[in-house]
Amino acid sequence: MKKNSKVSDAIEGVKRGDLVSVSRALTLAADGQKEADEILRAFFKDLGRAQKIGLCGPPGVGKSSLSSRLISLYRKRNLKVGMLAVDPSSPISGGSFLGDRLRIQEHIGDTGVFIRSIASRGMVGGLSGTIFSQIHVLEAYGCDKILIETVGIGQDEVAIARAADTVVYVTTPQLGDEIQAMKAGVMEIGDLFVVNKADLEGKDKAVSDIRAALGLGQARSLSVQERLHHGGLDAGVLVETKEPRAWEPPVLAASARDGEGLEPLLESLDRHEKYLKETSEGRRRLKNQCREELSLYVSRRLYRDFLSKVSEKDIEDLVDHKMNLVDLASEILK
Ligand SMILES: Nc1nc2c(ncn2[C@@H]2O[C@H](COP(=O)(O)OP(=O)(O)OP(=O)(O)O)[C@@H](O)[C@H]2O)c(=O)[nH]1
Ligand SMILES: [Mg+2]
Repeated sequence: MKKNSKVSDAIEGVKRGDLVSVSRALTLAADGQKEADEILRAFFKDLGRAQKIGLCGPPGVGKSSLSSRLISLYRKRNLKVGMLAVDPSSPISGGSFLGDRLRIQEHIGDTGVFIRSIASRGMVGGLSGTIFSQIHVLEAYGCDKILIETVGIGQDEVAIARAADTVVYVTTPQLGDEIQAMKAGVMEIGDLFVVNKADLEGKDKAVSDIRAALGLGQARSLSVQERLHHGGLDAGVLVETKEPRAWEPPVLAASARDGEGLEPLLESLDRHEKYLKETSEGRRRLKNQCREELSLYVSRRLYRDFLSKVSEKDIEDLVDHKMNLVDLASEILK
């Protein structure tokens, strides 16, 4: 098969470190068509090169502002940064996209930073089906850090955990009730919690509420084994048993506005990266990412390749009950 020269130019360009080619490759990757396969084939090998940092949390808590601050700090260390922002075109946070663009403007013109918005339409469970390919493009470009911003509403928060290595959950002191009601799913996926807008009233309470919700700062209860060791399971009191956590999620206060608390955030992100590298958790997450990417790819591919095989006659047959839907589907899948 003759290679599409537009695609191979983009691929070569990305390898050379050409920003325009990165932009082209991302667009090709995002549309999920045949060209996207070539991109993925070329860049899949770059999987795992960058630390992928997911930022999630309710609308307007300052995820973009924090990202912009982080990008500046990483740039000071001479690290290359990519950012994928899920275009918050949802009614809830409508209009903030322009805000995002304003906040990232300071990085325009810096070839060490690449920022791209992803439309949230066509997302499977909150993740764009092609987000993984886009991540590989940024990894191939040589990004050391890739920030992925999603607006955390319902499933989306959980979905980001399937693409990121490190998940930062952002909230603010104003969202006290929200913290109280934080769902178990959110508490589980957060590797780091940031109470942003710490310049506002109530940051200490927000931090301690999150810590309490996480069960941090409480004396660890003894396991059954330990209690046996310490003189038996007396009095029939069932103490809740808990394994020690290998990674205790730090709960930090920060202000993206004033530039406070950002170094500790950066330091925690580094520590988490190191933790993933030094334990089996890093490989476990990469495996989960591959599983997710494969499954998204297969559904996309099935849709693309096989739906085109359905003829008008097939549909007529369905309507006229000449064919059973299950049988037709099985035939197509064959
Ligand atoms: N007081 C205060 N305001 C902040 C801080 N960080 C961000 N903001 C403001 O909060 C608003 C939302 O900030 P964004 O960075 O767009 O928040 P976001 O979470 O990316 O918003 P969405 O993408 O719409 O969900 C903006 O008006 C910011 O200026 C902070 O640390 N303190
Ligand atoms: Mg934003």
